[in-house]
Amino acid sequence: MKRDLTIIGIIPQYPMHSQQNIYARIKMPSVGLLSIMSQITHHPRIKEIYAIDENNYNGPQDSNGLPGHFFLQDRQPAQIALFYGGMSNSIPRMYSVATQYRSFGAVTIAGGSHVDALPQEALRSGVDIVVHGEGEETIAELLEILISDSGVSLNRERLHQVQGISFLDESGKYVFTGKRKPIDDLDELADPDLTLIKFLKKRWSYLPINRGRGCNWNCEFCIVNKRYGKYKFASVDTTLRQLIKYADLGYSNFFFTDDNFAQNPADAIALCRKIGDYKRNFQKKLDIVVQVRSEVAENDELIEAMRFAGVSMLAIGYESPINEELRAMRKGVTAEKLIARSQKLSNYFYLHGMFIFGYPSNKDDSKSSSLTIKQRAKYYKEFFKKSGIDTIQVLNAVPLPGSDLRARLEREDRLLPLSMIGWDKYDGLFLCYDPRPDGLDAFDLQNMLCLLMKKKYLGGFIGRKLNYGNWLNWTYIATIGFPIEFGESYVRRFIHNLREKTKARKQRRIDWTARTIFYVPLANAWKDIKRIWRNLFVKTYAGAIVSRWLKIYHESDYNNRLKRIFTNNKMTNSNESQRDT
Ligand code: B12
Ligand code: SF4
Repeated sequence: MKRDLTIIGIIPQYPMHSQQNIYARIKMPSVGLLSIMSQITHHPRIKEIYAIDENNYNGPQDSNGLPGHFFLQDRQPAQIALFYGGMSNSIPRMYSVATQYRSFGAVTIAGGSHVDALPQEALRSGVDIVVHGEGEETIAELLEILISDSGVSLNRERLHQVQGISFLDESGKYVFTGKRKPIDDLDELADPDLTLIKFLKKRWSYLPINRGRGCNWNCEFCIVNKRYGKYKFASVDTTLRQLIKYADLGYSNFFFTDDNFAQNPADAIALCRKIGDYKRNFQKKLDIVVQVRSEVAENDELIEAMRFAGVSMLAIGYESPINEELRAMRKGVTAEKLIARSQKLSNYFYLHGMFIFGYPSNKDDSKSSSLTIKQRAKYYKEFFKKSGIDTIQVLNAVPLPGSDLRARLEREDRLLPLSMIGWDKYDGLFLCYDPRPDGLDAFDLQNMLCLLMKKKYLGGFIGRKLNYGNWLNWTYIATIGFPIEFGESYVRRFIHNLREKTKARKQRRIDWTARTIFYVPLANAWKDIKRIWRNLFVKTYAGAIVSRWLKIYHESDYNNRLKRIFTNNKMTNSNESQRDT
């Protein structure tokens, strides 16, 4: 059989404002698209299969400085173009590139949470086929139908045979072939091959490892449980094999994309121990970031295993310090528990806290929050102080397509019209719904969010002017601050251990040696210093990002649009695309 076909996979670029998002600075590809592509690399007709990540791209460009697909197509014409449609904010770019590939004559296929929830919108915007849910098995079946001796064609009649897709039939009628059974065994899949990505501009800052999918919780604003159901995961061996492959490529920073790495604590412990053994046996220096819920604080064995594996940072969705809001979100935790757990975890890990500000209350909940914006902000500031979190990200509630939150706000006619506030604004930094039914003003809410981030990373007004780039802090910790902080930390820890020793003696425990009293506080004081340096570095770096973002934000048309919506009360929410499926 002749190998004559080319397939390209495209991770679309984030809009300019989202490129100043703290997360956009993490150079990491979407593992979902790569997983899809890795299942078909050995297809007998495929001559070349490659991907580009438009957010980390150094190939030919068009006259606007954007990735030049015309040139790519000229170099190596692709007959099939695959698109990652999982991020709403990059959806406008995805549609524009998909339309371009369709004009080149390629068949365009997209998957991911946005197009999954709004397939008809995608099919009207340059996409030929939308793949719902997990796509690894579907893509293989699709190729069987699309590829024939004469090349690649849409073959709409036979598309009905593939479950879990949407397309328009010959008469332009929308067809959904029905829900597909979730993938049973993740170990059966070929490992995602990250080397499929070409024209890389920078080395990845983190390599993504997707061990598990789904979540056993069901928070109102989140789509993970809706899309994947309960948590399922690949075996320890499969996961370790992937990690070793990436480590052999020369990478040592890993990000587990599981929404809750420790959903199954026993298995997470088993994995961490194996990673830790690998690390020690092969003398690897690994740095691992995982997303978890605060419950991990209750499991000392898990904490120990994660430390053994090299987990340095936990990204935790705290969401809110206000119990009424946590209840409206269905988060299943209280603010008091969050603080206690967080304080404990901060002894072992760097903590990155993700928050939602001003969560829209549920009309049906009689105990919903009636706090003003200022009162809410006070709760947040106090929480940040008490909880020992190192870095924070405070976002608006985003009515993500496919989430229960979106459905509720839509029912309550609170979604801002897409023609005014488009998908590109769905990155958490812009308000996309009407907060007035909660007694909150849209401008005050949006401004408070900017203020909270500004305060955290840039300081107050005087601080911003006098301490530009935190130069005062840097000078302090590089000079007199170092011995002062180190000494203070050592003495504090030494006294603490001395007290513990006295208690232990009274209880006739003998686990307190001279080493524990003198050396351990020394090592921990050094860790405290490293933490101060690390957090100052992050603060300076994030401060620069926040400043750039604020500049783009103030120069944008967003505020004018909000004004037009709220002063003219343009809440005409027979919103364009919502009732899609
Ligand atoms: C890892 C992750 C990140 C990483 C990396 C992002 C990336 N490029 O992968 C980082 C930390 C950078 C990140 C950032 C953000 N993220 Co994020 N992230 C995730 C997370 C937790 C995992 C993604 C993943 O790897 N999943 C595992 C893979 C296997 O699943 P998948 O991607 O869905 O792919 C499968 C299917 O969708 C399908 N499929 C996907 N693409 C294609 C293509 C084709 C052709 C086919 C056939 C099938 C197919 O098949 C795949 C395999 O089965 C998801 C939640 C989730 N569980 O999906 C959120 C998620 C994608 N993120 C989300 C958001 C909102 C963000 C942020 C905007 C948050 C913020 N405000 O800061 C930022 C965006 C940054 C920016 N600059 O704007 C939302 C997106 C929802 C939406 N509609 O927009 C999600 C869904 C979480 C949520 N809140 O519900 N994120
Ligand atoms: S927010 Fe986190 S805990 Fe809640 S459903 Fe989503 S992934 Fe699960």
